Amino acid sequence: MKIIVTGGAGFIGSNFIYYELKNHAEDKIICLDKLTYAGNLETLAEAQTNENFKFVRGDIADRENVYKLFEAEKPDIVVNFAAESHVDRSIEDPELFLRTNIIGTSVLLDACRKFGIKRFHQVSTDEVYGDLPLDRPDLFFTETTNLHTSSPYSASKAAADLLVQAYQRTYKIPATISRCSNNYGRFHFPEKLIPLMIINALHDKKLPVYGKGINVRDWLYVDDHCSAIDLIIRKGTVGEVYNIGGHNERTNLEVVKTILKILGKSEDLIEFVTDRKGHDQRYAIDPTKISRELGWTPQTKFDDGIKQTVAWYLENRAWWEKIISGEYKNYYAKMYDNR
Ligand code: NAD
Ligand code: TDX
Repeated sequence: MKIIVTGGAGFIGSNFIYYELKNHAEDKIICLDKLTYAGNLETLAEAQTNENFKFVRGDIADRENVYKLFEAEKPDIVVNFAAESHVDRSIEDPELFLRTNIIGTSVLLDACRKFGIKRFHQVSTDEVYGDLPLDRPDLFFTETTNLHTSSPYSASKAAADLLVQAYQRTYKIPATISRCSNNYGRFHFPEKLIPLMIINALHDKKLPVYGKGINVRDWLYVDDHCSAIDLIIRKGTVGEVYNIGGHNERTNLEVVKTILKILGKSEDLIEFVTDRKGHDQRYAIDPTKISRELGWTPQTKFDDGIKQTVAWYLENRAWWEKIISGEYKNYYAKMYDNR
């Protein structure tokens, strides 16, 4: 099997590549990635030593190059991770999100239409369902929950999902979609909540918690997301959407306090800052369908996964120190100074 993994130099895509190389040694993986600020070839250094892996730099919205790649490689499966993925950046500059997340997905779908494909898998997000109220812990997102987006990021991801479904119906593209909750683990870009808090705490820098820190996210260890996608592309039913999540809800404040405790740092580092615009209150996935139909269950409990993640950031300082010493400094100053 030949699999094109787009966005494989980012957080989840790279973890997925390592998962596939380990669990399906017979398959060939081609990573197509533009290497935006979020993409990092160093993350794929170990994969580059595997003869079944190839890296191709390119933009999923660049039709000519995507077609060339499909023509040359004739992939069996495409797994589309490539995206602008940060909500805060989408609030600052929506347009790039529309180009990559919507146009990019449509170009990939057109390539599948033109050259044929056994499976196109779209990596979507629980954010397409909008949010749930904090005072209704009985409510969860299911695959039939209406799409109801809050940020330019989630709107662009929802648009992409609709395109995938339209291509599946109209052109019979054999597509599947997964909608996962918040991931955490190794190679997570420092702008996101968990790595940002680990890195700031290590520097005894203030930890900027938005609003009152009461927003709830449903955290899943990244390897569990990878195992779910692996099952879907091999055993999932064409045309279906699968929600992925491990019933692991935490307020942001709980997550930040857990990190401080693991690192032995004071809660005095916490600083409440101006809230995110349109901030989603609570995400919570009902994973019944993927558990029942594909037998998926998450393997890593949050208490273990978060300790492993903190340990990874401690052991891999070179990976993130390089990132935070570059352009990231300007990003951080723009988003957090005087917030
Ligand atoms: P990320 O930002 O860490 O990585 C994105 C990758 O895509 C980077 O390597 C980047 O270089 C690449 N990329 C961006 N634009 C591209 C383009 N035009 N052409 C080719 N490559 C491009 O993102 P992530 O957190 O790994 O998320 C991966 C996917 O999973 C996204 O589609 C996201 O919506 C989805 N998702 C993420 C989470 C999460 O918690 N991080 C949860 C659910 C779903
Ligand atoms: O500095 C911060 N302070 C803070 O309080 C940051 C960066 C975040 N937060 C809050 C906002 C959210 O409630 O923490 C929560 C998590 O924030 P992010 O890490 O930015 O993730 P989120 O907005 O929940 O989106 C993530 O999950 C769904 C991914 O980035 C998306 O790509 C995915 O689709």
